Amino acid sequence: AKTKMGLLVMAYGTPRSLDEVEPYYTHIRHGRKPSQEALDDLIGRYKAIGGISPLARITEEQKQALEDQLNERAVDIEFKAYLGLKHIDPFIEDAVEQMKADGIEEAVSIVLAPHYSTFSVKSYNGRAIEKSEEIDGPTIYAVDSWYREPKFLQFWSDQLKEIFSHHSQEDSVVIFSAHSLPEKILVDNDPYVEQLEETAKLIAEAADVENYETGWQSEGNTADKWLGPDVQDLTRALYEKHGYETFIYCPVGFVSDHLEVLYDNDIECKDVTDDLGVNYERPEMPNTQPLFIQGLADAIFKQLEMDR
Ligand code: FEC
Repeated sequence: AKTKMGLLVMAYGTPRSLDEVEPYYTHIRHGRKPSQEALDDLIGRYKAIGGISPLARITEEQKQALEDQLNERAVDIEFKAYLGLKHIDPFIEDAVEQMKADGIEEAVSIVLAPHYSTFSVKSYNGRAIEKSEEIDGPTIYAVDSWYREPKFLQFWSDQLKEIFSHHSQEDSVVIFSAHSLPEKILVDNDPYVEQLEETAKLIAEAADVENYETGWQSEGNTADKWLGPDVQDLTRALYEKHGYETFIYCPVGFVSDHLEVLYDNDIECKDVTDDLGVNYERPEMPNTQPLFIQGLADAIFKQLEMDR
């Protein structure tokens, strides 16, 4: 018989309706209610991308595609997927409880974000493992970062090759980005910045990109100093210095269409390129593209080989 293995797929989470924006935002803010102004601003951004984020649907589809891919390839394991979200139900802790209730003794966990940081991946896996220890739940084998997966890198480099088949390299620049974080994370030797830079380098090499930069986006509305340069400022600075005609945004720190891409790139960055009179390009996000899902499955099989 095949061994039953929990597959804990963790992601950020998003409100499923405009009514859920307030509790969701309050959770992101560690239990502090946002001001009416901040709440209205966030609701306005959801409205601007069509009313609600497609993230909930896409995360669910990614979970299902990954479970299918793993079960197609596994010889002696049967994977059962559980969704655990950071800021809305089903929370990470709910998923761990459900695995225990289902009699799952071993699980592998993966976060739908490629880069490791104490602020992101560490807190997802930390919450899962802490909960499991508390309730004597399954042993969890955790994937910490998977940005080096060849198929993930190929997913992005294939798209850049396609774009450069009809844009000259000379007049174009690629901006690779991830979610900004407060600069204070840097003091603990956090690998987040280096991992984004390495991702950019690997993709740019694979696609023979001549001009590329890394930047940060979607920084929070807090008193902290956040990692920069912000992608919008970077766009203006690059235009002034080099006069590029085409700006290609690759938000490689994310894996889905969601607010931070559909608003922060497709509306805010595009406002800047429109203002400068230059071309805006943003390749498709990984979503459930087969190469991407296969890359995630590769990362999981490698982790199980190491840990079991
Ligand atoms: O609904 C959607 O479609 C968008 C979902 C969404 C994703 C996402 C990814 C990341 N965040 C990260 C860090 C922070 C930090 C703060 C912060 C704030 C917000 C707010 C919204 C939001 N984030 Fe998010 N993020 C998404 C949504 N994020 C909404 C609140 C309003 C705003 O600031 O715009 C600041 C918290 C604070 O106030 O103290 C820090 C990181 C990621 C990428 C990794 C991951 O996916 O986990 C890091 C998707």
